[in-house]
Amino acid sequence: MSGQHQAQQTVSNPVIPGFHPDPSICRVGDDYYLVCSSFEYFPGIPVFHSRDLVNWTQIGNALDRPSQLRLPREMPSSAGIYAPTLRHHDGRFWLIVTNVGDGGNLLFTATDPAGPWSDPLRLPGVPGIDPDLAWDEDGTCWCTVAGISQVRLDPVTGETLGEPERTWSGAPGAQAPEAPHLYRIGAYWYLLIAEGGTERGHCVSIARGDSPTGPFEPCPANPILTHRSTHHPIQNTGHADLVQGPDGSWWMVLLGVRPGGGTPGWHVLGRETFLAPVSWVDGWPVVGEVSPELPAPAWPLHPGPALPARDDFDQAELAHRWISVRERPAELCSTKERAGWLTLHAAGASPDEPDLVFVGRRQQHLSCRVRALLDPAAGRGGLVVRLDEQHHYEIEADAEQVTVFARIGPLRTEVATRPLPSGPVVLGIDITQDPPREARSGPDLLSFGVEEPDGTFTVLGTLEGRYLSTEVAGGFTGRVVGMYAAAGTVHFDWFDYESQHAS
Ligand code: 6LW
Repeated sequence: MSGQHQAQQTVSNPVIPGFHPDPSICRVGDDYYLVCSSFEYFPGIPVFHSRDLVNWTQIGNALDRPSQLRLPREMPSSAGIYAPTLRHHDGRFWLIVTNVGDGGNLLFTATDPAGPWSDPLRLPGVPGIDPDLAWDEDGTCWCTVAGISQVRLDPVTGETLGEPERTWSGAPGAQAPEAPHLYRIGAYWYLLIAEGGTERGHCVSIARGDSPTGPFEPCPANPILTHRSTHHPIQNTGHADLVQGPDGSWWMVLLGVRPGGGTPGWHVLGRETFLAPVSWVDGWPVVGEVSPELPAPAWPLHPGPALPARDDFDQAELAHRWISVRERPAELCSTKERAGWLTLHAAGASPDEPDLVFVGRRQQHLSCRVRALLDPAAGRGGLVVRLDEQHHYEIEADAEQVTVFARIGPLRTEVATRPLPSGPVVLGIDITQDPPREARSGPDLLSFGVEEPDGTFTVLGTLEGRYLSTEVAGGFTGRVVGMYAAAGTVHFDWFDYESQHAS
């Protein structure tokens, strides 16, 4: 993501752009691993690897089999997989997470974080969301959850020992104490939490005690991180995890958003993963600036392989970045049925439906260009920019015509249509930033069109982006852009996604 920079240069933040919230990180020797929430998408929980905390490469998805992740059609969007914690202990990786609406808290293990991960161990005695795992010196495992409360856990059997006890709940009266992580650092046990809710009031606070069960003394400087009431371009900062850099320095990964446009500001890429330096003063962490341009760390950077703009669908398995809504049944979605093409067979009849057959990727850049070559001879399908079933724009083709639709809340409208010459067609979406012209404008424009045989892009309709923002749609995700089938069978030869700016 970030370019190669000389010492004293900067690297760009977010370090993992796009809908990648609730980061949890762990270090094993020279390697760092990071996971995020994935909600209604399958496969779930993207797993990233880095050697430098700045450049991250996705190495898998922890939950990539139906036996690990059930997302039934009655489960609403923005339910599903919330806030994992990733830890390495006793030679194994441990991943604890909540499937909201199906199974509650679940524990998975792996020897290789790229997978395979185990089937889930159910944790009926662990209440609530945002579970954390920490082991004390005598090997006792403590599970801490939003609220904030804590229960002793046998991570092998999944049994809890005793009842959950309230530990420390942040500032009196502050909403949503959540995202706890418990660490032994030096002489103290530290309890790091988020509070204030995951919107503009979001904060990170910390307390410390002599034992993993407390009592906990709040940091006098709490919250140790917040961007509330500021003009900072990165807002909603919270839900953090701590880690040491290769040189022993301390760092925080956290979620934040980049609102744009007029007032109240709309963010469209979801909650993204940012990095911030941490120093220690009097035994308390002090968080440095969560800057869009972070001073480059003192160690060598290791940029990963750049993702190619085009996926030709020439591999038997889809690349890690491709996600589907709720399920991806092999009989409905395959690169094997027509070699070199992605074939989708429709189930749900439009992106309004929870069983839409869809393969997409997170929109990771504020400005980007998407193209795909599809063959609609035996069906109807297209390209969609999706927030959820009630908020999406799409361009759709069948054997005769191409149509642009917009769905905003309860309203669905046809924006434009035109006849289509027979044969495969290149559909496209250009997403460009729209500098605020007035209080109610921005943050971006989405143009939907057809690429002519001579390469010209003919725009059928341009729509304002704020209706596909979290501030309008609600929920916890961000935009995902991809391919779908809504009737019959639709084949996609390739899909291009390119950033149009460094952002
Ligand atoms: C998650 C909570 C949060 O469970 O948002 O920002 C919730 N923090 O910790 C959903 O991601």
